[in-house]
Order: sequence, then structure tokens, then C-alpha cells
Amino acid sequence: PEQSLQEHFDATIARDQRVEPRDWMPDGYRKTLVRQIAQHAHSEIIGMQPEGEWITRAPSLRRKAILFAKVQDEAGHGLYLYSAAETLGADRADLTERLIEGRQKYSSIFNYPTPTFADVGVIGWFVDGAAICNQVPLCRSSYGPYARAMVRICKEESFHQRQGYELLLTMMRGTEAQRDMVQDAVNRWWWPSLMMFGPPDGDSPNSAASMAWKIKRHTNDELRQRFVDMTVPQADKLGVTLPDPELRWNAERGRHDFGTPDWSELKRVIGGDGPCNAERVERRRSAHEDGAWVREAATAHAAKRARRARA
Ligand code: FAQ
Repeated sequence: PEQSLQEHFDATIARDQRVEPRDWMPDGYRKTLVRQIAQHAHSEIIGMQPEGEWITRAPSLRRKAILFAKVQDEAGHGLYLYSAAETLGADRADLTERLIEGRQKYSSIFNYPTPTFADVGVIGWFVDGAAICNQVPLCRSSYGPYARAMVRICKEESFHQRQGYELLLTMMRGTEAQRDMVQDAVNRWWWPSLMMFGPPDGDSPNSAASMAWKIKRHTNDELRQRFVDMTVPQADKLGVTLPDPELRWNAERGRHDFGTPDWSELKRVIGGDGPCNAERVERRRSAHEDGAWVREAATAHAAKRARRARA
């Protein structure tokens, strides 16, 4: 009976145990997981583009090899996450359709341009840093396949974060022009990085249910605060200024106070009207269409092998 299934699910959550694909789960739980995991997967795949543009223009073989490895990791993260969504009954081809038709979201952060190589460093430092803050707690998410995927993803993100920071340290030891390039990239990426954590708690319709289900372990504002506290000393060490005149240590709270992001900008970018939204989705669409022959050939090959196995 439905009642005891619900009770069993509630007890699993209350005991901090994992929900697994074959367990009964409420429809809302399944829906919200498919939504979040699919958005997360799409973000990884779209997130290959801003930095990927620099692979052919990286300033040395070493930087090219690092960047190649990083962008390839992101493809891998997207694939684990699509697989996690499939354990909930979602279909990967359908999720891809939804992305390229603009019916499913991906992170706002990937709709900003990367005009200089310092952007590669700042993406590693800020964007992967924010991803780590947000995703380490997701290793304890209540849904087993999602939580387990996060373990490996977080290890790789931490390599990504360090390569970005190390790249910036190198540029800061370079010429005046290189230092200016780093500061300019920091100025452009700081506020969009704070927006990655989502709207403020009072304006986050999904948080209450996701926290009760232990899909999310912390609120958007809590994780944003952690990111600021983690990043300020790193900025000092690097010798750059974070572009927020209200940013200061608050000894009473034992945390930093900081200014308010422009939430209307986040709304606009999520709504499709950021600097690069159209370009990102168009590129994903054309890559998908260009790959049609590979999918057809793989399907035909699998069918042939299955026929042979039966014969
Ligand atoms: N961009 O009620 P909430 C990476 C949407 S890391 C776009 O607060 P929720 C690694 C939200 O979906 C980036 N949309 O929602 C990498 C919802 O819309 P819906 C990906 C946003 O889910 C690094 C509505 O606004 N990370 O890729 C954003 O409770 C470098 C209301 O918001 C993840 O996806 C946004 N910034 O909290 C790759 C982490 N914020 O669905 C390459 C997993 C909110 O109702 C290079 N996801 N929205 O139509 C999460 O932790 C959560 O989903 C949040 C949003 C925190 C993002």
C-alpha cells in the first residue's frame, strides 16, 4: 500500500540512508532530481565551450595539455550525470532535445565570453571553486547514484581549480599587461560566479523541498557565503582586488560581509538573454546534428551484432 511505501521512504531519508533506483520514491522527489541532475549534466556539456575555445590558442604545449584534460573531464562529468538521470527513467536523447530546444536550463555562468587567456585561469579559480563548494555537500545527497557520481567529479574539479589558480599565479609574476589581464578577468567573473549559487534563499522556490528530501544539504545563500569566505584570502595571496566595495571581514559573525549581486541580471541570463546564450545553444545543436551519422552507425552496428548473436 502507498502509505507504507511513503513511510519507508521517509524513514530512509530520516536515517540518512541512500535512496536507490529500484526503491519507491515520491513523484516530486523523482522529478526534482531529474531536473537538477539534467541541468547539472547540461552545464558540464555547455561548460566545455567557453574554455574549449582556447585549446587551439593556448600559449604553450603544457597549457594546451592541461586545458585539453580539463575540458575532456567536463565531457566525462556530463556523461556520468546523464547516466545518473537515466537511473530515474529519463532518456538521454530526450534530455538533449530539451536542452537544444531551450526547454531545460543549464548554469548561467557559461553564458559569458572568454576574450583572454586569463579567463581560463579565472574560470578554474572561481567557477570550479564555486562548483566544489556546491558539489562537495552533494556527495551526501540522498539519491545514491547522484551522490556517488559527485565523489569523482569533485576530485576532478579540485584539480581544475588548482590549475586555474596556478595559471593566474604565473601570469601575476609576468608583465604589467598580464597582471592587468588577470584583474580584468576577475572583475568580469566575480559577480556571475556568485550568481551560480542560485537566487537568494527567499526567492528560491525549490530549496525547501530539496532540503527536506536531503537532495540539497545547504541553502543557496549558505554556499555563496562559504565561497566568499574561501576566496577572499586566495585573492589576497594572488594580489588581485575583488570588485565589491562592500566586501569586508565581519569579526562578530566570523564571516565576510559582501554586496548584493544584480539579481535582475541572473534572471535575464537564465531567461536566455545573456551575452552568449544563443551562441552556446546553437553550437550544441550543430554538434548534435553533425554527430547524427555516428549515432546511426553505432545503432546499426549494435543491431547487426545482436542479429549475429541470435543466429
Ligand atoms: N543558472 O529554486 P532554485 C559545473 C534556476 S558547475 C541557471 O534555487 P535549485 C562545473 C533553477 O534551476 C555548474 N539556472 O533551484 C564546471 C530553478 O529553475 P527550475 C552546474 C539557475 O535547483 C566548471 C530556478 O532558477 N552545477 O558545471 C541558476 O534548488 C567549469 C530557481 O532556483 C550544478 O548544476 C543558475 N545559476 O538550486 C564545468 C549543481 N540558479 O528548474 C565546466 C547542482 C538557479 O525550477 C567548467 N545544482 N537556477 O526551472 C544545484 O545545486 C541547484 O540546482 C542550484 C539551484 C543551486 C543550481
